[in-house]
Amino acid sequence: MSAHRGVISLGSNLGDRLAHLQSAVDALAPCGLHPLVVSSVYETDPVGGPEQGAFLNAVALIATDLDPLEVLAICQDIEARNNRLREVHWGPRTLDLDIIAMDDLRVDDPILTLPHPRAAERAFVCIPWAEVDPDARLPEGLVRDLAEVLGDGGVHRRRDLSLTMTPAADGRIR
Ligand code: A4P
Ligand code: MG
Repeated sequence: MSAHRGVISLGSNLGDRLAHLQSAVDALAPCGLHPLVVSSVYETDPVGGPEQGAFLNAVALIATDLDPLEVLAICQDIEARNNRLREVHWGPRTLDLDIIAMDDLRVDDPILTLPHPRAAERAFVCIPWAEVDPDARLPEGLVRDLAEVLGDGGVHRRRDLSLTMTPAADGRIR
């Protein structure tokens, strides 16, 4: 049984968006971030940044023995492998993996802030997260309540799209 539980948000608004998200989900387990559940895929209006195309967003709950900085390094490595370039702050990207929370940790460091400082104000995070963990909490409150207050304007579930998880060979959750 892995020591830690984490919440990862996945986003893409460049290229084959679904393929980038699926490639991230596929990369998690071999890196030691074992996906427990992955949300539906949501089409979301871009928040902040320059004028840019709509995102596909999803949230994955993971189990891991790695520490938060190791998880961050892995997320950035998976982004790089999906040709993520950092040109414009909040600009379009092939793949963005943010750590939204790990256990109940609170970390106040620009390299890694936990929970993610903007999670509570983002419907594209709270709606998929509440879908897969109705009891999840942020310091600001229950994530499903935050999702309710934020409303689903600009966040539409894509019932025609989905992400698949490859179960562990022995079928166990690690
Ligand atoms: N960093 C600090 N804390 C964390 C954390 N919890 N998870 C640092 C991940 N990274 C964290 O991130 C910049 C730096 O944040 C990293 O070097 C890391 O050390 P980045 O991924 O290089 O750049 P970014 O994603 O452009 O910046 P940022 O501030 O993370 O942006 P956000 O807040 O993630 O916003 N609209 C829609 N609809 N859907 C989206 O997915 N995403 C963004 C990006 C804006 N608008 C969006 C979406
Ligand atoms: Mg990011």
